[in-house]
Parts: sequence; structure tokens; C-alpha cells
Amino acid sequence: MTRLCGWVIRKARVGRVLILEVCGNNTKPYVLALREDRDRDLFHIAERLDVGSALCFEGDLAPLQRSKRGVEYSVSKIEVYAKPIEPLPVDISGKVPTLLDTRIKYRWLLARNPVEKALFKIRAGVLKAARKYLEDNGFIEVNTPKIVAAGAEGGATLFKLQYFEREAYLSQSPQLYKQMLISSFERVYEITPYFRAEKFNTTRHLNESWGIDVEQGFINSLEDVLETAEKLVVYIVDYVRLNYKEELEVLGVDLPKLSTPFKRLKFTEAVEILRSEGVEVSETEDLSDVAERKLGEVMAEKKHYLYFITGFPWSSTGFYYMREEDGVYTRKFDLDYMGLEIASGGQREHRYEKLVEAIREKGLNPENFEFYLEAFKYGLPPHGGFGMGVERLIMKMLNLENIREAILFVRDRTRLIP
Ligand code: AMO
Repeated sequence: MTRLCGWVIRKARVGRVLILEVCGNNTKPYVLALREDRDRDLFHIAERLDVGSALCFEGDLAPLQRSKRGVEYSVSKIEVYAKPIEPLPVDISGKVPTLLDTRIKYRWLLARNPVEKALFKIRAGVLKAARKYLEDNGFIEVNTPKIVAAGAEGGATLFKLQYFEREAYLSQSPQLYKQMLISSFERVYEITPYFRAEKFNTTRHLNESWGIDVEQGFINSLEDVLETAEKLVVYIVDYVRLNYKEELEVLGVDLPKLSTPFKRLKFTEAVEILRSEGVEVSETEDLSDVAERKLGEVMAEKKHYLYFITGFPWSSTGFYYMREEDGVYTRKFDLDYMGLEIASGGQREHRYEKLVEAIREKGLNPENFEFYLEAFKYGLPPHGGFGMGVERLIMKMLNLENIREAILFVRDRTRLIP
């Protein structure tokens, strides 16, 4: 005998049988079939229940599984815990398509639906897999402050806040802190929100997004970091493919096995490819969304679905990336998944003098970074890492059109509630 709990998402009567579909943490609903003649008392309880009611039931797996929609149970007891006081504002059954706007507003409720439930179970699986891979490979989980005195990713996307008598910011990235920690840990990671005042509403940006941030010390070259990023993605995708079969089926997603190594493309090569495709690109700036998409198409034709772009120009990067001898290019990379940047990172500048110089060259004041710079005085080894966008990775894995679909509560230019 099992006791299971959840919410009625569908109620249907077929002749003298009443069918209740109940969802809980399960992806496919529990199906309770109650016969008027045989299960008289239970039938009457169920008859009075509206869609939306919260209940627990005791029962056994039905020997005959007739339902294609879920898992059938023969029930011996039903306890009702709550009834809706008004009809639900959205169609949980999924029969009526819900507009994205409404989906975003009612995600917490729509997650009763198998499709929405599957999506967020996979999201949890992505984070579980990331933790597992990183823990198994010697990375220690850390937590760094989200209220900070200095930004790492440029002033334009900083959210300001009043911190008692002084100004502070919401953290755009744990960049400075994860690097400082390479003073005493060989390898660290953090699963963290990024707060960014992106002013534009796009299908690939959020104002509060989540990242898997990784930093590893004692590296020999950028290649060590690329390998970590590549293996992490492959592990996550494999983990989801193997452990979330039912959810992928509900979502209609066929997640292919990824092959490694991912193609490594130099930034200058990417520029050449794009120009030959008639896309205007600058040699000194980051790639635009349009350019990224086009490159994704070209690479997909060659069966490169995930690929690194390495060696971004110094004029397009943060101050903390290591510069090549020529001073023009850096050891910064992006990892793109079919035309969308899902991660970026690189080898860092670990030499104190050079780092101070880099901060100045970027027009910043080294005094504002004293707490960070101090860490470079006491034996900071060569290191590198990356930040991987959780929602962007999920977006690509599950073929979602809009990044907002990959997070439960959306923070964008127009949304501060729920
Ligand atoms: P970057 O700014 O490229 O690099 O961010 C890393 C990754 O985080 C995701 N991301 C976002 N996702 C949704 N909405 C946003 N507004 C958003 N901003 C970023 C992207 C991106 O690739 N400190 C460096 C990382 C490093 O060098 O370690 C950084 O933050 O997937």
C-alpha cells in the first residue's frame, strides 16, 4: 500500500467510472479510476471534488495499466486537504495553449501540468548533475556575497542599492571572489544568481539569471579550462538523457549524445567565416546576437553543435582575462550551443603588476579593487574558469524559444512579481 499526494488536474466520467488524474512530484499523473458500484464511498468523495483540489490517497499500483496518460492506481482511501475557492485561472490540463505571458505569471500553478513539471525537474537535474560532476572532480562548493562594492562585468549592467551610508551593487558574477579563493583552494565552484541590469527585452537575457561558476588553479594553459567546461556539459547532458527519460518524452525532446572534443574556433576564424557569409562583424568587439546565430548555422552544417570561440580581443573583454603577448588578443573564450553563448570564461591574469595595469587600461580605479588585488600578492597560481548560464543551457537542451521558459519566476525589464 502506498500513500501518495497531489492535486486533481483532470476529472472525467466515463459511464459509471469516474477518473481522477492527480499530479504530485511525479511527472506523469496518477490515474484513479473509481467505479460507482464497487467504490461507492470513494466515488462520492471524488464526485464532489473540483479540479485543483489537494488530496492524498492510499492505494496500490493497478495490475492492469489501461491509461496512456499516467500511472493507474486502485484506491482504498482518499483524504481531501484543500479545495480551490474559485476556478483556476489557467488550464492545467494543457488542452488550451497558454500564452507565454500567462505561463510566466502562473508557472507555480502550471507546474501541476506534466509538461511544465518535466521542465523544472530537468532543471533540477541539470544542477544536480553539475554538482555531481564538479564534486567528483575535486571542486569545492563555495558561496560568495551577492551584495558587493565593485562590479566585475562593467558598470552598465550594475544594479545599485543603498547599503546603509554607502552605495553598493547586486553581484553580476562571483568573478572577483572565485579568483580570490584560488589563494587557498585549488578548485572551487558556485551555483549562483547573476543580477544584471540588461536594459533590453530579448529572448536570451534575464535580469536575474543563474550560473554555474567554476574556477581552477594550477592550470598549464587555457586548454585545461576548456576541457573542464566540455566535460561538464557532456556530463550534464548525459545525466539528463539517462535519468530523465520520462520527462524528455513528455516534452517531446530527443537529447542527442554529444561528441567531444568540441570544435575550437579562433575568434579571428569566426570573424572570417561570418564575413564570408556576408555578416558585418568588428574585429575589436564581441560578437552580436545576429553574428552568434549565423555562426551557429554554419557550424551546425558541419555537425559542430557545441563549439568554443577562443582568443577574444582585449577591447571586448573584462579586465581580468590574460592577454596574449601581442596585447591585442586574450585567453577569453565563449562556449556556444547552436548559435547561443551558454558559457564564457578563460585564463586569468594572475600577475599582480599586469593586473593593476589592466584595470587602469580599462578606465577603472585600482583602489576600488584593492580587496581583490591583495589576493594576487601572496602566491596566486595560474588559474582560469568560466560561468555557465543555467537557463541558456536548458534553453538549448530542451529547444525552448525564450529564456523565460527555463526559470520559475522571471525577472526581466517588466517583471518584478510574482
Ligand atoms: P558572462 O558575462 O559571459 O561571463 O556570463 C557567463 C554566462 O552567463 C550567462 N548569462 C546570462 N544569462 C541570461 N541572462 C543574462 N543577462 C546573462 N548574463 C550572463 C550566459 C553567459 O555565457 N565572469 C564571467 C565568467 C568567467 O569568466 O568565469 C562572466 O560572468 O550563458
